[in-house]
Amino acid sequence: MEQLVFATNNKHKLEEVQAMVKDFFSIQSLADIQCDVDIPETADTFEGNASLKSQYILEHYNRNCFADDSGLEVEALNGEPGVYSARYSGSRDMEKNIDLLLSKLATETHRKAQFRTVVSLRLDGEHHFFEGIVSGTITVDRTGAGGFGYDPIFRPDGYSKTFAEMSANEKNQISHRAIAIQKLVTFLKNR
Ligand code: ITT
Repeated sequence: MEQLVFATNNKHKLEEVQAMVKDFFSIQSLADIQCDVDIPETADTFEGNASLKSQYILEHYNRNCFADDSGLEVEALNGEPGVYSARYSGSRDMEKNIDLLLSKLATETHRKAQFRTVVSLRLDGEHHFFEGIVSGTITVDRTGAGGFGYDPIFRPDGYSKTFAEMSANEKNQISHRAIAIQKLVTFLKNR
């Protein structure tokens, strides 16, 4: 089975992706390769940051690898928090990040948003990107205890539950990350 390093420090992402790809290839985490660096994400696009993370692993460990840069894009906020999703309020505290987002939308009735993931794959000297998008609505209050990040306030189109009310399996069938990772799997299978 093909082995790829997944360059993430986010254990939720790691668990989600591990569940998605377990039949197709095996993942090594940053911990597995003894990398405890918080790789700098200084770009202002998902593509740029995903690329920086995979590039770091290629340069320092010379391994085939991929990285995921992702976030929530809210239409009424011109795409915010976007690449700043992890630190929207200035810290990684998700209570504060969600509070800030909900307060900015307090009087807003147009609540359309999307989650977007860009995966950057470095494989045998080649570089490929895979994108996944899921559209939905920002709820007025938090609901559900599953998932991570902004899941308690994101209801995907066509569903009556937020991502945080879904089982891991259910979210992993339809999420932005699932769509991008499915493209990655298809690419690896057809190579
Ligand atoms: P790595 O860079 O180490 O992978 P990170 O958490 O910093 O981990 P990002 O820079 O890609 O990851 O930031 C993405 C943020 O967007 C993440 O911290 C969440 O707040 C949010 N996010 C991404 N995917 C999400 C999902 O599936 N559900 C809820 N929130 C998500």
